Amino acid sequence: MRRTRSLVLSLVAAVVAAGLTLHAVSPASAAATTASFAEVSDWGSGWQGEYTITNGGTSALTWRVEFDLPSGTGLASYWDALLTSSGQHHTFTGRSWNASVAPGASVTFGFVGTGSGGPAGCKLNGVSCTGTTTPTTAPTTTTPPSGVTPVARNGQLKVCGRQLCNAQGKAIQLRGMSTHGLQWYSNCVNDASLNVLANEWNAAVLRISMYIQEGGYETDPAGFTAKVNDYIEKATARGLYAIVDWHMLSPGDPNFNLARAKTFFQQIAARHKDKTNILYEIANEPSDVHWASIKSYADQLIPVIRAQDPDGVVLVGTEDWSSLGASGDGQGVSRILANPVNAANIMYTFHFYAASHDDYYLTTFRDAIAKLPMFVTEFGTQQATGDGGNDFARAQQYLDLMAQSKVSWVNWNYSDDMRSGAVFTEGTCAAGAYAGTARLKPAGVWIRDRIRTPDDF
Ligand code: IDC
Repeated sequence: MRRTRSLVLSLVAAVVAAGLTLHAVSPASAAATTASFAEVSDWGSGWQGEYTITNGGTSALTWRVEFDLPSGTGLASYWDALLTSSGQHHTFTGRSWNASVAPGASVTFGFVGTGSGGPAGCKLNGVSCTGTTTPTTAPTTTTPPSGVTPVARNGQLKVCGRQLCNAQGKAIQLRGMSTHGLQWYSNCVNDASLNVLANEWNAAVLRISMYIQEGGYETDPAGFTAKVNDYIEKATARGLYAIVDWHMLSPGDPNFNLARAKTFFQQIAARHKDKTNILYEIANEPSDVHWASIKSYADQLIPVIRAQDPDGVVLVGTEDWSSLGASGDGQGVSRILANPVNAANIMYTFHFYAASHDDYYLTTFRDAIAKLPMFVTEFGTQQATGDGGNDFARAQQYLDLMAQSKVSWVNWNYSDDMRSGAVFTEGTCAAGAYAGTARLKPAGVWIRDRIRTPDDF
């Protein structure tokens, strides 16, 4: 990531230093090289803007656009560009697919601004965005971005090869947070907290963690189903993907809850089948059970989901608390390969807790990524209890691997319980203020930073 970025910047430097396009004395008939701003919409408290960069020169242009926003305004989100900000000064550079603009071509990037008042003092590669020669034609209007939210941009996901791909077939990585158990901490999942997760943390996915036992679904199926439906709608309204997590934990054999799971997932899939943002996680953490039993459970449950929602991605738990058997005899990957779940469009899950799960787990996971479609639906930077000291260095090793391989991940958890892995300090949810970092524990500050720079969808 860092290497790519500095490469882009040095290309910019090279282009500028070589005087390509911008400093050359262009023939009078040449078009200008410009970055032109358009306000796409304005809703009073905010606005959507875009810049179209047109290369009027004769060589490829690697672009950098910078401008100032008036005080009291800011940027809420952006797309098709990378951003660095210093106070009110914002500098955008291109993504891998639009950093270089061919002669005569244009690219567009966009953003959402908060407050009122637009960009001023625009510079393209250090000179005025209006260009140095008179345009021979008016700047072309390019197609506006298809949407600003993760779901608007990526649509219905599907598994292609071992990757999670968007509707255009591009491999993507989702990053986001899991709720705590809804029976305990649903007061942390509301409009205000989800606005922060979607708009400030820039999350792409919310995992809705519904326990079955421990006071969960089995005690009130209708009530918990209604709660999950509500959270799905809230995620959908914010353009987030929603993982519906059947949070079975103890007993560890998912077949214990098979009848309940069929009822629940039939209802969820029937109700939300026309949405494009639902992923079904059918068994959080199986334990003390052979892979053959987990597979048998999946083979019975997945058709119930698919009868309603044929294209929803299904996530299947793995042996020994979704450790791919690393917490057992370590043979989980080979058992799956020898006897895979009998369905397409599925991924297998891996969970890790960085302060407990060492090289052996990382090696097991790396091996699995090379062989199976994987999704990390739960991890923590602390111990497997969800508590204790954080091992950020180890966690970063996992994150680096997942970034390289575009494996999606979800962190545990978006609540204010007293354990170190709950991102908010105790009492935050009752107080109802989630923005910024003042109410975050160390693990919360760390993970927020890693969610905030989303994948280059
Ligand atoms: C923990 C919760 C804790 C709860 C416990 C038992 O943080 O409040 O008492 O579960 O239900 C998992 C599980 C997840 C655990 C988490 C941390 O999926 O339910 O949450 N963890 O222990 N697997 C590994 C760790």
